[in-house]
Amino acid sequence: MSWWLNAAIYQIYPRSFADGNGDGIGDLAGVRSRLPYLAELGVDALWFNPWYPSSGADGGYDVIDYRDIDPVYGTLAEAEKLIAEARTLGLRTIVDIVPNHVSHLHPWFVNGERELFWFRDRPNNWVSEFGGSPWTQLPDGSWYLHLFTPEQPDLNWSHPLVRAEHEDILRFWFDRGAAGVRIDSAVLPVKDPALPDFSEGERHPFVDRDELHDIYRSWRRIADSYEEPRALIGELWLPDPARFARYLRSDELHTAFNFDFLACPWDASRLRTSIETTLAAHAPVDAPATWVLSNHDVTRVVTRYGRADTSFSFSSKRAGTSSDLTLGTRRARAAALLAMALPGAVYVYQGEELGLPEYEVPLDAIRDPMHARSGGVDPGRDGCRVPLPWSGGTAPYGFGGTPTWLPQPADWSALTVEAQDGDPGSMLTLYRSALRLRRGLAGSLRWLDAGEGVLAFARDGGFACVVNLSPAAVPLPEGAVLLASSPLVDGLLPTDAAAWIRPRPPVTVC
Ligand code: TEU
Ligand code: CA
Repeated sequence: MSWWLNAAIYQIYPRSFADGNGDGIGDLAGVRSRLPYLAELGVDALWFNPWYPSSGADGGYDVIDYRDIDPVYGTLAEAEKLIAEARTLGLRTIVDIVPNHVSHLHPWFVNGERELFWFRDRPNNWVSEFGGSPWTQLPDGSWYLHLFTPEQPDLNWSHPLVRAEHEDILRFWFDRGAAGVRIDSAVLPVKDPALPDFSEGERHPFVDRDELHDIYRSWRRIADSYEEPRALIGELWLPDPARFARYLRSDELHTAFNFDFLACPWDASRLRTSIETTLAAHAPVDAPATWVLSNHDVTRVVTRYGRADTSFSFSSKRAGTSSDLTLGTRRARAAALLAMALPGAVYVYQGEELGLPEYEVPLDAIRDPMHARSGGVDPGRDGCRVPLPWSGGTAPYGFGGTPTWLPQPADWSALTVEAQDGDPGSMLTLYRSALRLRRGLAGSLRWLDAGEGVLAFARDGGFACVVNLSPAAVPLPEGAVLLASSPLVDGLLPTDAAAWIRPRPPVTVC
């Protein structure tokens, strides 16, 4: 069976994972020293956010050279070593490719190869993904397109060189042992070459263009040419499940992130609808469903679930919106058991397994360009990108040198790996146990009748998951409790908790 179908994939944000050389910035030496931690956690693969030389304008998503490693992280030889070492521990490596744009310091842009980008005499009415106009004027009066920051000029995918170059980059990393690639902003790279003004109701000039499919088919041929076929994982921000599913084909992408849980409020019927819609979208397309509770772009899950409005929205990160972290943590534990019990693959963003909350990074320390681009209104995404706490009672919590590239909060001593290791009630212990147990899960999902506000489903081989979102404690089907996100009270599953059980006798499926 293909490994990615049921994989647990751990996302590493290299800048903030572990610092091996003491300069306050995460690096490959840091990751290598923590590989045993990742193997013990029980994940199957590591996805690295971009680790290539970069202008540093957007957390590495402004790549200068795909065939090297940013010197701040290490060397190419070290990356190859890391990939091999991880593999011996059973961990596959996924690299990140950003086809929509490159850095303004990429040789193509520096050398003025304008036909590889989008240059025009005047801007159109498009809006940048980070707000404002996506056009910047050069001293000679011409304008170039960048859907993100000015340091990220958009590539012209109508040009054969752009296609050939990316195919070569894929081979470069697949040849070095990468088991797959995460395709950044995968619905954006192709533009209508006329660059017409955007107008409501008309075909979108740069989102989800039909021409993308041919590009991903050529990538699939490359991925399939390896003895162990490499996996193509799309970052497809497409709310319409039918449009989303068009990319998941046996000759196109293997799988894509399902971001539905990020937008879904903590509500049983909404979650059930989200799960059903996701499974229905994947059923005909021979692709595993995926489940995502957090990543480097969104509010940390314990903070999100501790708010009155539990759904995440890009339009406002709502810094300062109060969050009850005790409640948020309870729910995040239950949500983790839910996500890990569902059929398909699950993503774990570094620090999620520690229950880290969003940190309100002091304004003068924020590095995310989203903050400046929004005129300082949006706090940006740094609050979920803070260096991980490994040990000790004060910053940098065993991360490495100081000062760390983003400051860490003063009150994280109870959240370190060291503090949580071996504690039966910790988030880390819950993740370790769940990741181990989920390896035994098989089969599709069958809903069980569990009453108002309760999600319950069975999978093959005598396994059921019950999540209680109702205001009262509820009884569990008879059987052995394998794992619970909060202690049972008088044998009942409390509010905002989940349990995995081995039902006895086998549950009746409704
Ligand atoms: O993000 C793509 C993307 O469009 C969103 O996740 C983005 O953060 C949001 O739309 C902002 O409104 C990817 C990366 O995950 C993100 O970190 C990069 O900044 C972005 O691409 C540009 O490469
Ligand atoms: Ca370092």
